[in-house]
Amino acid sequence: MLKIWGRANSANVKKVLWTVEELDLAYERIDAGGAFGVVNEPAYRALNPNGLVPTLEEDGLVLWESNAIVRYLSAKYGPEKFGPAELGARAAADKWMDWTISTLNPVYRDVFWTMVRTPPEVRDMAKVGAGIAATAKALAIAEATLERQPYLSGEACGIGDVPLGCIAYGWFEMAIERPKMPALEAWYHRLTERPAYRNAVMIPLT
Ligand SMILES: N[C@@H](CCC(=O)N[C@@H](CS)C(=O)NCC(=O)O)C(=O)O
Repeated sequence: MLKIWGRANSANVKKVLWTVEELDLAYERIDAGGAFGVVNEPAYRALNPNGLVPTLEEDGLVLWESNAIVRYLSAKYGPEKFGPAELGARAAADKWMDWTISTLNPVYRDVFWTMVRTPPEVRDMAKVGAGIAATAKALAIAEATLERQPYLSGEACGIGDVPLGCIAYGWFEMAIERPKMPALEAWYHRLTERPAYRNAVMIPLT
């Protein structure tokens, strides 16, 4: 059975949990990271020398980097079910996975950490404002694509939607002022109707 190491409130762990839920796979999840510790124990470091979550174990395969895990699970267990399967379409979807971690997450992170993980009395609201502006500027790129297609992965939800989908929950649920992006909002609404997304991603923000 798949073994997934990582606390359920981590956006990177959510990517993996959402994917296994979409693929209807049996799995065991072990809390690790944050208040759970574990990640600095030698046995965990032997699996993941970064000391980060998630880590996947399956039949002797040990894998870290959440996007790599999502790609692996999709390719092995259901490119037709949660893909896309066709290589060109898959690459077009896949690029959103890298885009999310390289372009969006570095500017979104300040907003999330300040609004969710910093006590109100010590929040740097100037940093939040700058983070929201930079996040909105990046999200406008996704908005333009979602005006033309229902999902970042194309006609069906798939791996390309996963990283941004995990961030979108925080973006739309935090008490912040967001510029209007109707296509992005409609896409987010479509995600919230998916049981797998609800189970894995839509848990209290902590
Ligand atoms: N690029 C890595 C980043 C992993 C990462 O930064 N994980 C965070 C949680 S989102 C972490 O492990 N933080 C330390 C901790 O939780 O103890 C991935 O995508 O898997």
